[in-house]
Amino acid sequence: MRILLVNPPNCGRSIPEERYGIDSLKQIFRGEPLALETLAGNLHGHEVRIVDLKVEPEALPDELAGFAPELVGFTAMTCEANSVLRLARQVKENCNARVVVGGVHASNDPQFFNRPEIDFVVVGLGKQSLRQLVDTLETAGDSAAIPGIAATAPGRALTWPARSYSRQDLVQERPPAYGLVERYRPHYTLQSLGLEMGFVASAFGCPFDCSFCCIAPVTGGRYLTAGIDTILRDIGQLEQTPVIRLVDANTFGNPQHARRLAEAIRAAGIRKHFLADVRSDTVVRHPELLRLWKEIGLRAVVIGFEEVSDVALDGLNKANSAAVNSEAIRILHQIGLTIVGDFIISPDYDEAQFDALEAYVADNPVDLPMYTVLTPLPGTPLYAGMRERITIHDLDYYTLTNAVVPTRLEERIFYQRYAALLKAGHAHAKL
Ligand code: B12
Ligand code: SF4
Repeated sequence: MRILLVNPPNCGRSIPEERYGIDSLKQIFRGEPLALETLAGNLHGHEVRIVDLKVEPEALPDELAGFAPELVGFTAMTCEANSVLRLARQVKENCNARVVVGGVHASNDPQFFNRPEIDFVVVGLGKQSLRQLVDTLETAGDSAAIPGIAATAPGRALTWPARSYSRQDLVQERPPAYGLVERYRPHYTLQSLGLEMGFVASAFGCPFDCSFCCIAPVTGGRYLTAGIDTILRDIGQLEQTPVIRLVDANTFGNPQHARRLAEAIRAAGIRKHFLADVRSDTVVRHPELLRLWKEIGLRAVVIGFEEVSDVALDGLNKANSAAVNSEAIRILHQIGLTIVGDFIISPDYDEAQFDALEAYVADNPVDLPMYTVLTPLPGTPLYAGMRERITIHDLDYYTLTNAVVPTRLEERIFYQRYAALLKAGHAHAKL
């Protein structure tokens, strides 16, 4: 079967830009579409192409005409969901392909894609499900029994057999098809260093349950680590790539596994720069683990500090404290790791809370502070709690840089203060 896998273009709309001319909050993101490479890795025996519209925004019509796919698969985050519908209509108007969509938005809010232009929605880890779907389509079989796959039925509720989410879903014996994006690789760089950056997954899901987070439904709430050999094999495939971003939501969620991985990287003589996500409480509980990782090439860690008071952290179900966050910053500075710190600004912030955040970042300096606006992503517990207050339902604005509920401060002031935080952070960025 001819299968085209599509990474949607950079998209999303910006309230601060549209209403107040503040354009500094908009960013362009690029990185290899590891989800699509992972899926393609298990589609052996088929003709598979990946088109990355973040690099080539206008490439879809030519791909459809030249390749004539029989199945087109889209991945989508929430802010990409509308774009994917638009692109799916383009597919339907131009060829006979069936359309399947998966990824973080499909896993959190599958019903959104229950539309005529979409044929199948994949909920959760998709490597096994997509293979089974393709095999079933080839033999004109019945897809209704495939775990994680919902055939669309506009006007009715979607149904699908649940997946149990075991390590079998990772189909580890089949590596990601990294070669399918070779032509795009020069575009996948870590801008600050101007170095090529490759993505590797070492763990899926997260053992925590923060209210704003959309990761849990991708693995049915489970935390699954990849085998050490699998991870080394994937790093090995990116031989020419000096920087490896471990794209896991929580790379150090199982400290024993993370320790064994670091030791195996050292034993294999791999010399790369690594970036990875870690929770601050893991840093405080296991500083020696971070030291070990620093020795084997970890250069920067991404930490979700989120908020600066315990009350606010509890409100997000973060299961962490401001004191632990500060202690982690101290430890990481001591170890010499660069800290990329995520903070979440609530639309309920008043001037005093913006001041408190500014003061916290001044007292606890992180090398690259990143700020997002608290966003009730459909499917999350936060969404259930904030639903009644949402005034902006257009998912193009769900980029985590817009307030989709009314702000407590006058809206212009809210975005001015947000932009000022970002500007100050970038002025001091050391990544
Ligand atoms: C790498 C990454 C990126 C990369 C590359 C993504 C790409 N496709 O090009 C870049 C840098 C471009 C990026 C950009 C952004 N990102 Co981003 N990103 C990630 C990250 C860290 C890893 C994703 C990944 O590669 N995982 C590994 C793969 C193997 O797993 P997976 O994607 O879950 O795929 C599996 C299943 O979901 C499923 N599946 C996925 N797609 C498909 C498609 C089909 C057809 C099928 C069958 C199955 C399927 O099968 C896969 C294999 O099992 C995640 C966080 C995380 N850890 O998940 C955030 C994340 C996805 N990003 C996020 C966000 C918000 C953004 C941005 C809006 C930036 C921002 N403001 O923070 C931009 C949006 C860009 C745009 N369109 O304008 C959010 C999404 C929240 C949401 N619900 O929308 C996440 C979850 C992080 C977070 N803050 O919570 N991102
Ligand atoms: S620790 Fe991070 S990945 Fe895990 S649930 Fe919380 S925000 Fe999501």
